[in-house]
Amino acid sequence: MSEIFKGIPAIAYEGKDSKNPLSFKYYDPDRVIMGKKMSEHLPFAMAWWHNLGAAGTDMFGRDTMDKSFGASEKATMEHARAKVDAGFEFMEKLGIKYFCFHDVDLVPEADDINVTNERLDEISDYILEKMQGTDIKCLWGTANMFGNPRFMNGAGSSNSADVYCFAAAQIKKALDVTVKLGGRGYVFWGGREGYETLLNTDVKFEQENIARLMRLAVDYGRSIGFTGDFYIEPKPKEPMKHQYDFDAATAIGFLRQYGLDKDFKLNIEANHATLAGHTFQHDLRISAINGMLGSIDANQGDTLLGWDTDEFPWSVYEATMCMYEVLEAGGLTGGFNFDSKNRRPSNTYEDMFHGFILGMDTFALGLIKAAALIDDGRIDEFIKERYASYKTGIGAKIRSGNTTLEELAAHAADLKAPADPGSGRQEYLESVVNQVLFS
Ligand code: XLS
Ligand code: NI
Ligand code: NI
Repeated sequence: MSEIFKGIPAIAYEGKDSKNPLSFKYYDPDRVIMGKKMSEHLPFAMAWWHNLGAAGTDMFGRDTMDKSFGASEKATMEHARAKVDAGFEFMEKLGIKYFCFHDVDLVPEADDINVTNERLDEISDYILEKMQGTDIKCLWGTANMFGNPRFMNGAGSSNSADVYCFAAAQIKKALDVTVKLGGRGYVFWGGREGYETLLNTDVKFEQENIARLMRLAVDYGRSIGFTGDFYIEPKPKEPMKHQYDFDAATAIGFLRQYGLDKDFKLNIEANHATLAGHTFQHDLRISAINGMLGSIDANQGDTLLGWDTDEFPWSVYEATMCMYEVLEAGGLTGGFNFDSKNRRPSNTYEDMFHGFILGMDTFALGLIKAAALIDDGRIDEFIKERYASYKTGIGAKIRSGNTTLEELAAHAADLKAPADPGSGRQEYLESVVNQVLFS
């Protein structure tokens, strides 16, 4: 098999002074940070759909990029195999150890699902073959239950029981393939699980059906030996106006309501959190404090645009605050999947590498700076001190649950004067972040 990305060498760490565009400036896989190698802190993954599939088509124009990878016709099994070849060459050149896929990213979908499934068997055999002799693994798999027109009213939330069965069939097969490839996780992103208008929608009915489908998926997955985590990937809107997995807090409530919280964690995508009106860090924190921070879709949105732009992350501030959450949470069981794509005019093979070099270096810098923030200690110390009034006296009684409303009221009555909670010192803390980032 001939080289696809000709002229692009294996990307090496050259350090922050290097001007070589095809090198890492910060991602040094063997560098040890807080007792662990960078490569262990940052299990990066390639998203099959964006990197090997998306070719620049948008609402107003067609492809700008050539993602045929030498195949004579697109949407054929020849093309599917060429994508596998390209994907493995790409991952090996960048030192990326994981990939993520939807069923229909791997093969063209046929009208007859049995044919699609045969194609999935064939391509997953080929992927397994390519995995041999490499240390590349599958991070997670999923079923695309939003592209096919049958899912226009949803998948688990569809009004049609037949469509529901198609969703089940796709999940079953995607789980088979995920297990076959040794995947660490399985994702539910509810692309069409939501509604446009309540005039035609029974929300309770739809949510119960989605939960049942997830339960069936868990039962099936466990029965075929899948021991990894299932994930919900929250997103507030797009393509639907209202999506049921709005944000981390909503998804956690749903999982608990339907008894799915033991098998599921969350896959938090930066650009979805910001679409929900949160920071990326907020949704990470909410997941972490609930023991549900599983995996991350690493990308970045554009605050001037109200949709999922899936840009390669370049904000070191965002990446630092993300890695701060990840370090404080003790790491991820999943990884960092670049659910990111090149901008439409960045249309060469070389740009695909620049996208990943940017993303990997941004997260490496974020890791370095987050570790420095923790090491500096001023933020953690400030937060601890801020709640010091709960350490002794009436505060300690509140924390231990050993008090009554009457006792608290009596305490306030004794104080008489207004209580002073103390300054929040936001500007001081922001300047600490700047100092640590830029020193
Ligand atoms: C879309 C989602 C999707 C999921 C996988 O916005 O991010 O790409 O990650 O279905
Ligand atoms: Ni997304
Ligand atoms: Ni995503």
